Amino acid sequence: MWLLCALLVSALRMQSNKDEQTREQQLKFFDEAFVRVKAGAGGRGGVHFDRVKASSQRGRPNGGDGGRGGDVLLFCNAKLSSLSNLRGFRLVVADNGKDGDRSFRRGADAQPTTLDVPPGTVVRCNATKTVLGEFREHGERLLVAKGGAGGGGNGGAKGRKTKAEKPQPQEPGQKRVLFLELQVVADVGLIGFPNAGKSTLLSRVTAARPKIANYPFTTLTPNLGVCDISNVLTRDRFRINLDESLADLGTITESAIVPADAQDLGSIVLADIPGLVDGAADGRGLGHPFLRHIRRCRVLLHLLDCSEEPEEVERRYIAICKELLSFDTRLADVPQVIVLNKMDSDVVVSRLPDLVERIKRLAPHGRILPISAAAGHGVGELVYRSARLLQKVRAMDPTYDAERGFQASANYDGSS
Ligand SMILES: Nc1nc2c(ncn2[C@@H]2O[C@H](COP(=O)(O)OP(=O)(O)OP(=O)(O)O)[C@@H](O)[C@H]2O)c(=O)[nH]1
Ligand SMILES: [Mg+2]
Repeated sequence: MWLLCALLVSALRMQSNKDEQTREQQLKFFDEAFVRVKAGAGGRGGVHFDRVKASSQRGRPNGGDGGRGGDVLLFCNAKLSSLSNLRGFRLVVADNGKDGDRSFRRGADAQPTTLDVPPGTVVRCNATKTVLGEFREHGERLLVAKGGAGGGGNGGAKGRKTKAEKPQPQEPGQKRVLFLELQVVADVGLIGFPNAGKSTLLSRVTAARPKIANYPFTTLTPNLGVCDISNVLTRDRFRINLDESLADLGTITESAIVPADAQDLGSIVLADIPGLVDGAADGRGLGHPFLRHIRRCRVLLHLLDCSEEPEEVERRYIAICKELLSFDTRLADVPQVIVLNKMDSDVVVSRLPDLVERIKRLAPHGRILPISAAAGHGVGELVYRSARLLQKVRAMDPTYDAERGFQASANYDGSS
């Protein structure tokens, strides 16, 4: 009996250790990878001679050139969402070119070898840390290691030489170690403490179905969703009033009219990132690796869980702003909309005046919106306002994309 109990306990312990390990692995999130790439070497130049009948002498040299070694390319595949397929230290080797043959026959060029990566991957040369390219859209390709040229055959230029040419050596293929880093490509980022309702909001306004649960760090990796503004506005027409008079603050009204420009706003890409906590910029919680994902967002929706006491909501708002600032000062400059979530119970609504006053004191821009992500109240207005803000930000900074540097080539044709 004792033995049975001991075995059971140790089995349970092993299971919980295993769970912890898998969680740890998940937490690492496959958004970084090292890949060793080696392009193919060129084929050797052929050493051959014409046959001369009834003679022991060699005829004219006729060895053909070697073929080109295969390139290594990266291909942007929209079906991938992480770099998990590159787990470990992957080695990608392209084929060598074929050797030159007799009768001036050139060896065949090797086909390029391609490795798929998701959109948002930034490719760096690990040795120099220089950015080689950045993938945005499906179909983009980037040459990361060039195949070597084939060696020259002893035939030289076809038919012109009677004396044997010294065969020229083939070139080796280019070798390098790449450092790949995935950065989410989204217009609008959802930030906030764990449990603020970020995933709930994403699933309300997009077709994405992230895991939602009432415990912190439900979301372990970023989720993306595409939000069609006029669709959401047509469906979620209830807004939560936030009038200056505060008289009807928190009451829910239906606005039947969809703004005329809603159609023109098209759609926006939203990113739901794992919850941030105090000290995220220094690596606490899950925040640090994900903060860099929001670097590219042009608008941030800062979600606050208003079912907490107003003092706590205020404290969390300040904490997140501090984390953004200490991670990257530019992040603190990204325009935010402050979203007061969980406005669907009388207790929470009754705190709204106090909350609005507190937040307005801290955020002079005044972009504050009460919503209930779960019930869908206020979310139509939220996505509409966010899209308008995004439009403004884009118009103010048309050079934004150019500044981000080199982009992967959409039309690699193997000739470079
Ligand atoms: N009452 C109420 N509950 C909500 C609302 N939005 C989210 N919740 C609940 O809050 C809990 C956390 O929601 P999530 O969407 O998982 O929160 P999150 O911010 O993604 O959390 P992490 O992934 O842990 O960072 C869930 O139980 C949700 O059902 C809301 O508007 N009203
Ligand atoms: Mg979540």
